[in-house]
Amino acid sequence: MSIKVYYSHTPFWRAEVLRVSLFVGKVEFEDVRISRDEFIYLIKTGLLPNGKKVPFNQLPVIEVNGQIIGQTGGIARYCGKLSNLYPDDNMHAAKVDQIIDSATEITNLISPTIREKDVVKKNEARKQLTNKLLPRWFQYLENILEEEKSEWFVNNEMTIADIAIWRLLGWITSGMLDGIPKDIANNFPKLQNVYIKVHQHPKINEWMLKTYGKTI
Ligand SMILES: N[C@@H](CCC(=O)N[C@@H](CS)C(=O)NCC(=O)O)C(=O)O
Repeated sequence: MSIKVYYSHTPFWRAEVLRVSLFVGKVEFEDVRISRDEFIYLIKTGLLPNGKKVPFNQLPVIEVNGQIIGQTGGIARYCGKLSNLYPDDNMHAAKVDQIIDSATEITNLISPTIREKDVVKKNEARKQLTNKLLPRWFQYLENILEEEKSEWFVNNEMTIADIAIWRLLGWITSGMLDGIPKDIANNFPKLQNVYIKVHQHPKINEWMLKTYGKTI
């Protein structure tokens, strides 16, 4: 089977949940990094550099034996199934899905503030995220971990849900989002623990060093 994952050269969660789960599951894939110009071209035309059409003029996409699939959640489940990081049990699977969908919702709260050009509006939106919206979502996730009585989101084992949240939290607490403090998740110990556990996973450590030359 030939698998290619297409995304920009960043460790953003949408792509990393795909790349990292395949790597952890020892599933061979080609990690295709799209340049800025290629990405702009794709948004305008829906075409990858190899001329193939993507379904929604967005990234990430995965190409499997020549067929291209979009939408992070769907691709993440596909990669999770190949990698044994997505449960067979329907209820456990739904529990993973709710976390992946939450990662998407949180991203959708932040993304408009990245695109906002008006500085005053941008600062106001970032304040709202810092003081209200992000803590609210972190608390929801913390509550789920509390109810699971586990260090992982689902069934006491690492799944694509933990990998997605690890990279999402890494982004939000990186300091690269002006106005959002690096310690914003400090009051959520179980969530922090998921971050640490994924970050310290030996295969994930290997991935970071191999791909980025450091553990980021
Ligand atoms: N619903 C899509 C959203 C993907 C998305 O927004 N990707 C961004 C990059 S992180 C993108 O391609 N943006 C370009 C655009 O939407 O025009 C998913 O879940 O994969």
